[in-house]
Amino acid sequence: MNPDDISGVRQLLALTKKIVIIPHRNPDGDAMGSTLGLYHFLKYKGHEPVVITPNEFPDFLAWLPSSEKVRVFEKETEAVTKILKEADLIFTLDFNVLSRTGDQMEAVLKELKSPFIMIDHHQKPGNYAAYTFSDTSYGSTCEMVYHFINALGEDSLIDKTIATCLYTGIVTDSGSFRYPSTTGTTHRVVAEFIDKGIDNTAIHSLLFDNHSHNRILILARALQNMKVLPAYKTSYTSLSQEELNSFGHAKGDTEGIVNYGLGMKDIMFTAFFTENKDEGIIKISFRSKGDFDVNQYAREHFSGGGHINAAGGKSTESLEATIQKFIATLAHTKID
Ligand SMILES: [Mn+2]
Repeated sequence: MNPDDISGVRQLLALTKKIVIIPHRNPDGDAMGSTLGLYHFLKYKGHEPVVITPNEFPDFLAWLPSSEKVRVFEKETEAVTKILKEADLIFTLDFNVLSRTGDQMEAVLKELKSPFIMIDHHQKPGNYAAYTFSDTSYGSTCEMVYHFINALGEDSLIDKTIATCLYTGIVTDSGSFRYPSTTGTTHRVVAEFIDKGIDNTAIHSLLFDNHSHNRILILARALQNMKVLPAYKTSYTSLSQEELNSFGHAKGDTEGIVNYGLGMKDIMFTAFFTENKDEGIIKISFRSKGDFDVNQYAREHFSGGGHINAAGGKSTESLEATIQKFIATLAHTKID
C-alpha cells in the first residue's frame, strides 16, 4: 500500500466520525468478514461505523461478531439511505464498481458527497474512490484489511474479534488455503491470528459443517444434475427455481456447490447455473484449474467477472437457453 495514500487515509480518519462500510450484493465470507473486521477496528479507534449490506447476508455467516448490528439496504431502504447521506466517509470492500450493490443502492451511492475508500482484490477497479487499494494478487479482501490496518501502524488493535472476522474471509476466498493466491504471507497472517486466540477449528465448523438437511438435499440434486463434457474438459450443473423451491431453499444454500464440478480428474472448467425467478436471471458461477481465465470468460460471455480461477456471471435468458449458450461458447474457447 502506497505510503502517501496511507497518510492521506490517516488524515481523513482523523476528521471523520460517521463511517459506513459496504460489501457487495449477495455478500460472501470475504465480504462479511472484511466489513465486520474493519468495523471492529474503526470502533476501537473511536469512530461510529455502520456496516450496510445491499441485501441480506446468508445465515451461515450470522455468527460473525456484531453481524446482528448489520443494516440491510433492501430491508430498510429509507433509514439506511439516511445513514448513508449523513456519513463522513464510505468504505467499499470486496468489490470495485458501484453497480455491484444493485441498481437502487448504486443510485444512492452515486449522489453522495463524502469520500470513498476502496479495498478490493478484483480486476479492473472503477474510479469512484478518493483512495483505491486494489490488488489482484491478494487472495482475499480480508487479508488486505489486515495489511491496511498494519500500514496504518495499528496492528496492536487486531484482537481475537477482528482476527476471527478476517480469518473467515481468508478461509472462504482461498478455498481453505488451496487456491494459488495463497502465499507464505497468507499463512503468516493466519499464524498471527491463531496466536491471538482465534478458534480456527470452530470457525471451519461454523462455515462448512453447519448445513441444514435441505442444503444437503440441494447439493445432492446439483450433483445428480451434473453433466461432463470430456472433449472440453468441462463440467456443469444447474438448479431450477422449481428444484430449489421443492427443497425449501434458504439464502446461502447454493454456496460452494460449484466447486464439486472441479472435483473430477481432467476437468479444468466448471459452471453452476442457478435460476432466480425473483430477479429474473440465471446466476452463474465459474471455476477453473490452472491458466484458464474464468474472469475473462465471464466478462466476454455472461456480463460478469471475478478472478482467474473463480468468477460469476448472469443471463436473462431461460435456464435451458443459458446452458445452450454456454455449451456453444466451448467450441471456440481454449481450455487447458
Ligand atoms: Mn473476495
